[in-house]
Amino acid sequence: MLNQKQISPEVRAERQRFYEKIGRDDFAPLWEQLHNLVTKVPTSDCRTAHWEYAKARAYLDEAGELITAKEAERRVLILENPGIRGKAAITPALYAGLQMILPGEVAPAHRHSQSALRLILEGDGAFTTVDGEQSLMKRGDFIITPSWTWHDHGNHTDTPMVWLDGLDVPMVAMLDASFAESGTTEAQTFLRPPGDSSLRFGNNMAPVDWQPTPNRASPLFSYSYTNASASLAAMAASSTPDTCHGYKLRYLNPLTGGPAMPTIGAYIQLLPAGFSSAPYRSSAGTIFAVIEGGVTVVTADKTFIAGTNDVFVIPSWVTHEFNVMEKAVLFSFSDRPVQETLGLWREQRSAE
Ligand code: GTQ
Repeated sequence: MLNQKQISPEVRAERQRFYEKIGRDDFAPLWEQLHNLVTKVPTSDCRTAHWEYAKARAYLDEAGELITAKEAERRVLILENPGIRGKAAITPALYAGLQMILPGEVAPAHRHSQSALRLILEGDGAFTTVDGEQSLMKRGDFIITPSWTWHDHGNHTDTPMVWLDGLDVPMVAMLDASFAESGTTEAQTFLRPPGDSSLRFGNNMAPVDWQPTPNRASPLFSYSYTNASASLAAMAASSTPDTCHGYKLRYLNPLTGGPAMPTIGAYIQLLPAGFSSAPYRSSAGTIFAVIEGGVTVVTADKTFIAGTNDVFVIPSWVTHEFNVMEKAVLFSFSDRPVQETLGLWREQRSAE
C-alpha cells in the first residue's frame, strides 16, 4: 500500500476516479495491493486448531441418526479451519473430514478428480473398494483413493467404523479442475482379489513393463499400521530421534520413491517417551491425527493437549513444538509434495 498520508486529497480523489473508470473495464491498479499479494511470509487466515475426538464422535453419532451413509453418499463431518470457515478447508489447500459408516451401511461407488486418503481411527474390518479391489481396514491403516479411481465403502462388521478423510478439494477447486461421476451400481464388481496390489507391488517387485497410470499415484493403495508401527519401532530401537520430528516416516509410491499421491504427502511419526521437539515450521500447512498416546502442542499463541484420535492443524509457517510424557504416534498429511514439485517448499528447524 502507498502511504496515504503523503497524498493530497485532490490527488487521492483523482486517483480514485481513475480506479473507478478503469474498474468499469475490468482493470485494477496493482500498486494499491502489491504488498498484500506478494507478502514477505505466508499470511493466510488459516489458524492453528484442534478437534477433540470425543466431541466429534458424539456429533457423528447424532449424524448417524439423522441421515444414512447411502442418502448422504458420504456421511462426513468436515473439519473447517476456524479462520477460513465456509470453505470446506482445513488449510487453504486441503480438506479434512471425519467419516462414519455404521454396521450394514454402504457409501456408494463414485469417482472424482480429487485425491483422497483415509486414516482409520476406529473399527476393524469394514472395507473400501478401490478400482475393483477390496481392502479391509483397521485402526491406524492408511488407505489412498487416487484421482479418478472408483471407490465405495461398506461395513459388514457389528461396530461403527470412523476414519479421517484428507482430500485436495481446495487445491483442485483453485485449479478449476473438478470432475466427478457416480457409479451405476452401489458397490463395484471385484476385478481382483483382496490383497492383490500388495502382492504385485508391495514385495519390492513390480510386474515387468508396468506403466504408471495418468493419475501418477501409487498402485499400492493400502498401507497397514502393523507395518508402519514395526518400522517406527525398529528406528526407535536403534537410532537417535530427529530433534524436530522424533522418528518420522513418509508413505511412498514404491515404484517412484515419491509420495503415494502427487498432491498430498502422508507421514507417520513416533515421539518417544519424554521427548520435547525443537521448534519447527514449514510452508506446508499440516493436519495431524494422534494414533497413540497424547501430545502437548505449543505455538506462540496457543498451547493444547491433543489426545488419542484427536485431530489438529498447524498452518504454513507456524512454529510449533511437541512435548510428550509417554510414547506417542502421530499421523499427518500436507501439500508438501506439491510445493516441492513447484520449488516452493521451505522449512526452518529452529526458533527465530
Ligand atoms: O469417501 O469418497 O470426506 O468423495 C469427501 C468427499 C470423502 C469419499 C470425503 C468424498 C469422500
